[in-house]
Amino acid sequence: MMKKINSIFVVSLNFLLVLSLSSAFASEPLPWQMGLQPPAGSIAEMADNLHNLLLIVITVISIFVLGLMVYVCIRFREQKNPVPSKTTHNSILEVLWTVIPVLILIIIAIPSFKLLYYLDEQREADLTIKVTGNQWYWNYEYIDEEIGFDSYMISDEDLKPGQKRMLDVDNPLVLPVGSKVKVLITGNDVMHSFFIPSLAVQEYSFPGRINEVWMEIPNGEKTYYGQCNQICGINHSYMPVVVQALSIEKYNKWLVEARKEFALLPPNKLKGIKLAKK
Ligand SMILES: [Cu+2]
Repeated sequence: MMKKINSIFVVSLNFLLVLSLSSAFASEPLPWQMGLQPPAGSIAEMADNLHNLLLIVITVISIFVLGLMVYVCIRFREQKNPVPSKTTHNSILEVLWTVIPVLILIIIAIPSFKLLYYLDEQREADLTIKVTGNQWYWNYEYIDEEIGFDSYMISDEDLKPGQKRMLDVDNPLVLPVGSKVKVLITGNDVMHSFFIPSLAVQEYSFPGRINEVWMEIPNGEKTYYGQCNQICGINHSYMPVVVQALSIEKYNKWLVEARKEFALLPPNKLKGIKLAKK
């Protein structure tokens, strides 16, 4: 018996260790995960705090309303209260049940608007990335670098050990740690949505329109996993988003290779336009 308990203990300890190790280097959905993914960066931290505040408010309200209903059901049941009261108005009560909800909404509105404006501000960005949603893969363009590439999910049969099923891609979006990134998002065919839960970034990708968001890549080399979260056709679940955060040195090294591999235009066509002759 003791042996059995011991082995269960060791297995669960190993499981916890694996969980904590994998969460140290990656932000991803995990089996039996409760709540949100650990927030990364200031936007995600604000969103997480707002979520926690709302959770408290909604729990208190639900318990209060449930308690009130149970009380009414017991206290005013037919046996106990055969002759019901004919009261129709109570000014104090009516003022209270109007004013208190308004106050609660104001309390919620303050951090909510703060977060909205924080997300909406135009910020000095360190780099600009154009993201295009396609059926069913993402395309990333580094506008200042004139490089761009497609990012496809690795299918089950091509997975190498350590790669995550349904999450890892052939070419992740590589970004430097500690940077602010302006992201321009558009679509090529149908609606998609660029969603990275741990960075609290979600933006729709529409064909013929460019949406803009910014995201903050916190310090520490880490991989952030996300998914398209707008149903976009039969392979909707096969277009994950992977952001790989590298140190500045490693990022610059990667850029050198990427400029060779992913150049959008041959060097002689990089700059300038010619106007058509009339
Ligand atoms: Cu999609």
